[in-house]
Amino acid sequence: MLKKWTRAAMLIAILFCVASQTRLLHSQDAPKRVEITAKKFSFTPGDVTLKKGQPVVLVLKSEDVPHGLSFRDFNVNIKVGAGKTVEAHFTPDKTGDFTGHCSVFCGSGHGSMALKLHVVD
Ligand SMILES: [Cu+2]
Repeated sequence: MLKKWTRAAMLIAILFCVASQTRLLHSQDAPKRVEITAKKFSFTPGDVTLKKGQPVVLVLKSEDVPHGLSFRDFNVNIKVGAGKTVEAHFTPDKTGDFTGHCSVFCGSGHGSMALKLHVVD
């Protein structure tokens, strides 16, 4: 009787190990989610670091008026409506420091609405 329980407990322990390892593998495969909030006249966070070659999902949320976010170096231009959230997939293919700009005119501070992007190896 006791042996049976021990075996069952071991089996459960093994299953847990396998399950957690599978989850770990999956989280490595899944694109990294980067949430960015746009609000007159800044992005939060204003600084983002990504890994070259790692797929990311940019989740851009506007807290007020329509905004955009464009990275000319990566051919990325996302536009988001007032109060909306949009997702865009992209994979940085070069390292360096880049600047993203708001691509939808949103008022007097629009020109200075920028986000720093660092791509590392
Ligand atoms: Cu703008």
